[in-house]
Order: sequence, then C-alpha cells, then structure tokens
Amino acid sequence: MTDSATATATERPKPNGLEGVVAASTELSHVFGEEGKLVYRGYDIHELAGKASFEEVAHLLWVGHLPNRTELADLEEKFGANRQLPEAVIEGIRELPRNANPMDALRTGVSMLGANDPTLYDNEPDLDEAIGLAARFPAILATFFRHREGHEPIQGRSDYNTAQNYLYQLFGKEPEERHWKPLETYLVLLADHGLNASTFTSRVIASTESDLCSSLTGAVGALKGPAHGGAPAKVLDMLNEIGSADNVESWLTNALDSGQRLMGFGHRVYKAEDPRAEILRGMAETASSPEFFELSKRTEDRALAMLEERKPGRRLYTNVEFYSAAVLAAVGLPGDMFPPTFAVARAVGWSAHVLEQCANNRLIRPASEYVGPTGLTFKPIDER
Ligand code: COZ
Repeated sequence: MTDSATATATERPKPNGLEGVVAASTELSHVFGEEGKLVYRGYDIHELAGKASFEEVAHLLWVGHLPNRTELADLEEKFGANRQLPEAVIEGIRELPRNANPMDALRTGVSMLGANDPTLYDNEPDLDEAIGLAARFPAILATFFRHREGHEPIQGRSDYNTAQNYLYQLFGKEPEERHWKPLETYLVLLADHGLNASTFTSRVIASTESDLCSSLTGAVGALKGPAHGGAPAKVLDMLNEIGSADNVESWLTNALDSGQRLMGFGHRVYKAEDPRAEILRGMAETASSPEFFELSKRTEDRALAMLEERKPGRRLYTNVEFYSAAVLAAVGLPGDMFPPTFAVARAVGWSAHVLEQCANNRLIRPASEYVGPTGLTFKPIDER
C-alpha cells in the first residue's frame, strides 16, 4: 500500500514484470543473461544444436539424461504412435474459420484434446501424457493449415521424426533434408528457456493441481503475444516491408521515431547476444536466398547500431526471433505459422516444467501491492 489512499496510474511505480524475481527452482534449463549462455540440464546449447535430434533433447528434458539407443527407440516409437487426432478434434478444427489465427487454432485444438477425453488428462500429469500431447501439436497445426488451404488432413507417419512428420503433415510430400534438418535444429533451440512467460504460465496452472491440457492451453495463450513468441511473424512482416537494403535506414528511423519496438531485438534476461540468434544467423545464411540474408543482416546491423544510439546502456541485442523468421521462411512456412511452430518445440519444455512442478508442488500465489482506495461507504443508487 502506498502512502496516499489512492495512487493514480501515473503515480504508480512502473511494474517491473517480476524482473529478477526467482519464482521457481528448476533443473531443466537456465539462461545466463550476462554471458549470453543457455543450458539444458547441464549441456550448453552449442553442445546440442545441430548434433542432438529433437527427440534426444525431449528425452533429456523430460527424463533427465540423453537417451541410449533403446530409450531413444522407445521414445521415437511413442512419438510416432501419438500423431493421430481423434475424429471429433479434427472436426472441431475444421469448424474454425479459415482466417483464424493459427495460434488460436492451436490453443483450441489442445483444449479440445482435453475436453474430448476427460479421463486422459484428469489425474496428475505424467510422462506418457506429455509425450502424447507434444506429439499432437504438429498434427493440430497441420490439420488447421490444410483446412484453411481447402485440403483434407494427412495422417502422421510413425517412421518420420518430429520435424519430418510436421512438414509431411503440412505439405503432404516427402520432406527434403534441406528443410527438415534446419527445422529440427530450430526445434532443439526453442525447446526450453528457463522461466519465460509461457513456461511460468504452465507452472502456475499446474500448481493449482489442474491438468496438463489446461497448463499447455494457457501456455499457448501466453506465447502468442509479440513480446514473447508472437514476434517472428512480425519480423518477417518488417523485412518484407523494408524490401531492400536501401530502405533499411529510413524504415528503421521511422519505426523508432514513432516509438515502435523493433521485432527481434531486446530480451528481458539476455544482456548479451542470445546464443540461439548466433546459431540461427549461421543457419539463415545457409538456408535463405543470398538477397534475403543480405537484407536480414543489413537490417540487423543498422537496428543494433540505432538501438545503441537511442537507448544507450539498455543492451538491446538480436534475440532468437530475428533469424527464426529467415530459417522458418526458408523451410517453407508462412509467417503466421512461425509462432505455432515455436509452440511445437516449447510443448516439450512446458510439459517438462509441469512434471517438475507436480513432483514438488506448492500453489503459486504471489502477493500484490494494493494502491486502490479504502474506507468508502455504500450509497443508494440515486445518491451516487
Ligand atoms: N525496440 C526498441 N526499443 C526497445 C526494444 C525494441 N525491440 N526493446 C526494448 N526497448 C527499449 C524500451 O522501450 C525501454 O526503453 P526506455 O528505457 O527508454 O523506457 C528499454 O529498451 C528497456 O525496455 P524494457 O524494460 O521494456 O525491456 P523488457 O525487458 O521489458 O522487454 C522485450 C523485453 C523482449 C519485451 C523487448 O523489449 C521487446 O519488446 N522486443 C521486441 C519484441 C520481440 O522481439 N519479442 C521477442 C522476445 S524473445
């Protein structure tokens, strides 16, 4: 409570968004913001990106170690066996308007999975539920994507890995390695990231002893925002609007002069370059056309310089979303499918955090500072 009985919005302290507040203990991952380092269960992200498969990283996050051959084969078999959607869920997705936001379609699909079979998710979340749900994120997205294109959904293939199967269910053809391999590395990079907003959301919901579907439905809702996972689609819009290297300076100047935030830059925790941005930059250079990479790189260089000039000391660097746009575009995805593809990866991290929360749970219920009025008395309506 502040000194005055009622603080006006302008007097209220700027909310700090829990910046720097330690709200959970976790063994899953950590962002070392000052050093620009990301670790999954002890492995620096550079040890895993381009080397470990998405399924190996999923096992690492869910179980606690990189799998041996038997464990990997078992997990791959479970992923493959959980790619089909119930008919009622497919029908529900096909009832959605074709112009629905794919993140809304994903959130709805995850929620429908829970409503469709309440016995499946009504008890404490477990690993089989986590695998089953994460394996169905690509199927939900591909079903909606094909629905809006006017095509029938395609059944997932159990002989494909997650990246291959996602592209197959989207486009209905044999995925090329030059597409599925960068997509797999992208999924590895985006699988977990400490206590980001959507992961915190999943843990809060899990802490009430709710079900896994509800936790991940809430997490998808949190990820949708442009301050979080909604940014990569807007990075592509920005680059397409800029159009050529000659327009970079004027576009960025106008954007910053009008108070806009540049999509793909800045991060609450990283005060050095996001290591995922560094890896994705290299992938984008290989996967994108030379012209598009040149435009991306020129935009990045000028944005960093202008942010340093105008926001000295804020340490605003390229974040994971800037080059995610180039990589996902090169893989063949349209911009509005970038945030839900981020969710395909993060479904593993979210469910791993839910399992960790449930293993040692206490209801997450922080305090708030009351800055409203007190001591008011009721007046009959004609006296107000
Ligand atoms: N473009 C322009 N200015 C930015 C900026 C950006 N992308 N990110 C931060 N800033 C500025 C803020 O306006 C603020 O300026 P003042 O100090 O003058 O008020 C300062 O830098 C600090 O910003 P803030 O405290 O709001 O940073 P916060 O940690 O809350 O924000 C996020 C982090 C990611 C939300 C970032 O600011 C952002 O919005 N980036 C663009 C969207 C994006 O890329 N999201 C994906 C994140 S992985």
